[in-house]
Amino acid sequence: MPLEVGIVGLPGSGKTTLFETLTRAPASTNVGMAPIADERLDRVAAVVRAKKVTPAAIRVVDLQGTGPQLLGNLRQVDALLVVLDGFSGTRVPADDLETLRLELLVADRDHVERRLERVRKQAKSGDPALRRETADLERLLAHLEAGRSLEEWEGELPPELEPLTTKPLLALENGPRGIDLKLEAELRELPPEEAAAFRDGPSALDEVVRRLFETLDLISFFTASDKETRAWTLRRGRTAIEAAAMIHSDIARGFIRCEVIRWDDLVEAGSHAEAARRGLQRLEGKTYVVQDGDVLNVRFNV
Ligand SMILES: Nc1nc2c(ncn2[C@@H]2O[C@H](COP(=O)(O)OP(=O)(O)OP(=O)(O)O)[C@@H](O)[C@H]2O)c(=O)[nH]1
Ligand SMILES: [Mg+2]
Repeated sequence: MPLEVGIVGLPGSGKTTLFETLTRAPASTNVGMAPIADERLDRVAAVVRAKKVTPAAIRVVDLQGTGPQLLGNLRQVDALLVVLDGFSGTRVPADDLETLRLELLVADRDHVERRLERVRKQAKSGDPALRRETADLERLLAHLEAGRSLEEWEGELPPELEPLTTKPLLALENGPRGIDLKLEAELRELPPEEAAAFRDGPSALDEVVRRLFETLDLISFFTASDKETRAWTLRRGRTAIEAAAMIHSDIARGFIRCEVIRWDDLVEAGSHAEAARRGLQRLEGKTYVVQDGDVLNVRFNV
């Protein structure tokens, strides 16, 4: 499963503009893939003369508004991207962020309330586990009704709860003091070099992706063959077998071992063979912790 982020914001704050700019998908759809720019990928692809180059991508969901029911569609996402209107001059972005936090809290409260109603009915059977859950949910509800988020909840949360208020949240101010989404939307039509010439520095959207990586503690690894060279994202600290599972479940199942070269060692050596000759390629097992920039070649049999 690719990483997934949900865009939230007050009406007219620029959510769909961000969605279209990130995904290049038409606004008529509200789910799209945002490719992650990574100059290392192109350099690795050049070494192995890849016919196809596939960047890593994040799944992005755009919402048409807020409110508990709509926000409920985001219970499965890994992070929330909050867009704040800093361009119209009619809003105070910090206040809008507070409003949105409150909306997320209300959505969680409704969610817990509905769950409590259901579990309370089932608990009438006398099942001790259900009675315990009823008591837990009652305490959670009281906590939320006191205006406190689930992040401030000390105890454990029921694993199926999928709260919104515990998700990593990245706030973006849309406007001259943050990122200018309207400008980014226009520049995305241009070739990258021309677009860069219009901006002072790198794309503000690359910056968004960089902050997402930081917030979610992600790394990138690569697979490199002449057929396809591809970048993948993984949570920091995950192992070679987990990386293999991202590529294909068969590859994880038949995992024997894994050849690892750092991307810049491969580029400098000019080929896998030369990198191996120089002793820059290592053989690792299932429990190897994948590092940012690793090029992996998993040996497997099925
Ligand atoms: N000047 C300016 N206008 C912007 C900017 N970002 C968005 N807009 C305009 O603001 C309007 C709303 O933008 P959308 O991206 O549709 O906002 P939204 O959050 O998706 O709106 P809803 O889905 O209706 O809640 C559009 O007319 C955009 O062109 C910006 O950075 N500067
Ligand atoms: Mg919209």
